[in-house]
Amino acid sequence: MAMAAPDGFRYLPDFIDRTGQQLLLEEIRSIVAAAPLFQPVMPRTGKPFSVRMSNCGPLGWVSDRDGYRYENCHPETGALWPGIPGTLLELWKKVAPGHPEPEACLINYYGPGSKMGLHQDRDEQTFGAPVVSVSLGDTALFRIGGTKRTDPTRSFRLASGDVVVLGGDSRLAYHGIDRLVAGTSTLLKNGGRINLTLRRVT
Ligand code: MD6
Ligand code: FE
Repeated sequence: MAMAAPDGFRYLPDFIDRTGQQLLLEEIRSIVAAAPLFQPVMPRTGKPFSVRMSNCGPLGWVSDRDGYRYENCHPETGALWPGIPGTLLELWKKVAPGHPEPEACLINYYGPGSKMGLHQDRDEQTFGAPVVSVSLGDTALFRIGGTKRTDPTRSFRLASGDVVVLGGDSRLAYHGIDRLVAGTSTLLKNGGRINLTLRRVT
């Protein structure tokens, strides 16, 4: 029998239509032109992530040998992160009503072989607000469990335009991306996937 999803977990398939996805993609392209994708490395070991990252918003999530943290500047250019597009602030208002607006939007780019190990989003100073995620491009196999790494998990296919909300009891649930399913979207000309996660940090 499938496990119950933790309370506060919401999977909203097809939440953003194709036109909305194309608009968002244009906005992400201009953000990444100002704040180029960089390759983060794991704390201590320096092992590179298989995804490349950038951010928009007053704070951006970074990882290097010194650890995971939020910074107000890009690690390579030293510039402040670009602002969060209005379309994403509107999305946040729809799916996280009543919560103060997000301060960070992490942009993850997945190439064909990229994945993301099981992790919790817990580098924020507060867990009262949900984390809201938007998927663009190729479908990804997303796995989510409970608040213990060894809790049973269930999997979802996150397609382009899907939105996931981790709030309430699911805010600190372990989750990750097992792999992409190549050739499932025409949104990105060269394939791959972009995932955006909006967070309240302070
Ligand atoms: C991804 N998502 O979809 C990875 N985190 O590429 C996440 O790590 C994530 O989907 C927090 C909340 C929702 C998420
Ligand atoms: Fe996450």
